[in-house]
Amino acid sequence: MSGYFDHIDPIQYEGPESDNPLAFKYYDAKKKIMGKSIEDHLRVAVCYWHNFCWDGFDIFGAGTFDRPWHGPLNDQLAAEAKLDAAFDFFDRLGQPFFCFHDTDVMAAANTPKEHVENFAAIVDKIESKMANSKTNLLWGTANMFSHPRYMAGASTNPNPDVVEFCALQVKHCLEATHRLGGAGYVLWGGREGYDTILNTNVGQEMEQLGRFVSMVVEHKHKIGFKGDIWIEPKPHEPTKHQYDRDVATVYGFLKTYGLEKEVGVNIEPNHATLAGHNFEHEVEMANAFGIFGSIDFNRGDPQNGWDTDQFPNDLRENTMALYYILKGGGFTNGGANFDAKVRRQSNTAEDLFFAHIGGMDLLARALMNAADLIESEKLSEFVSRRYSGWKTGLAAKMLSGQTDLDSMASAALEKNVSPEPISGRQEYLENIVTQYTK
Ligand code: XUL
Ligand code: CO
Repeated sequence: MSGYFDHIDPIQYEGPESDNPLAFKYYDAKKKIMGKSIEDHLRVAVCYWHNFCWDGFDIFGAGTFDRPWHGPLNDQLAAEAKLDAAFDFFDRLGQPFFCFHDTDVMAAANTPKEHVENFAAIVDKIESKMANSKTNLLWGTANMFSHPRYMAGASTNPNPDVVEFCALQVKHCLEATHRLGGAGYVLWGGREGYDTILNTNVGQEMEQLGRFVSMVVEHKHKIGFKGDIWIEPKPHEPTKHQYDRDVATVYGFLKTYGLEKEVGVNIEPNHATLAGHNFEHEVEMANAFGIFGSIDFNRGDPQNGWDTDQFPNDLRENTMALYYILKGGGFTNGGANFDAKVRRQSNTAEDLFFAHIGGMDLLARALMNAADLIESEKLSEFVSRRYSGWKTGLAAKMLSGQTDLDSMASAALEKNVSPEPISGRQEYLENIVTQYTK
């Protein structure tokens, strides 16, 4: 046990009047919203990588965090010390889930054999930790972007030997996720893209990616994993062009390889921003395609164009996102993973708690706002009235494929009037959102 968090008592709900920075003001885990507790709606997860692996380094300077479990070696002992610290943090914060990459949790490995052995050794330890903790696994994932072998891609690498290494990592990580009772498994294609077209065969790489994801799905069924598989879209960073650009691109990819019923998406707001979309657009696209899965909550910085992975703090933006999440039926296997990190100057144990308490309070408020908006039916009534013309007549026939261009054209001629423009009422609707953002 590191003792690093010993001075911090388990975080309690104290209500909006509390001045205690180490208490929840809105995240009242058991409070019922639309018939379900806040905890069950949000399914909050703490991520392993930003909190327990990163030591605060940036490209200009060394680590600033000085966590006792960060030593010179990343061996089994170090991995176990990190695991102790992580579960100590989870137990004090009291969130229901965590997420990890294989390489976050295990001792460093170079060869395939070492990888399998080191990963298996820590999965045993994670299993015993989980047996004595209330924290469950939301999802696991294989890190196929940090090691230099993945410089030119993971499953889209020109070198098939690299793809075999990917198969090894994903097989073992998927099996461990299954064994640890994970609700999902994520594939983020950080290196699945390219830096210059001059050395790249895009068609070949897409075929590799399509077949690789299909093999992952086949393996999921082979081992009886009942959780979901989610691709996490991102347009660029680290590569210039990433194949999983946004939700719509991922859907096109899934359709092409017949995977749209098997694989969903893990949406990250700042990845949406980088793709030129807003958060709720990506959620609603996923709802429309039937592939909504999970969220990596965070935010970017409006003044710079990279993936700053900051904790969310914009109530209106998250009210909108939660509205569309609830409208689509809410999370099933997915949840609210904070793929977010404290700033490098926030270098104490308290800062890790402030960040997560703030994020959880924000999401609880956004959830309550979104539920009020849903229950008021103000937005949904407006939208359904706007499209009500499609329920009957020739319009309904068009949607069911029972009419053609000739009949539609004749109908227009018969009426012989140019349709009057109808207000879209954007400002009126925005005012409703303002009224419910509280
Ligand atoms: C990178 C990112 C990843 C994935 C998991 O931008 O979001 O941490 O969530 O590999
Ligand atoms: Co992410």
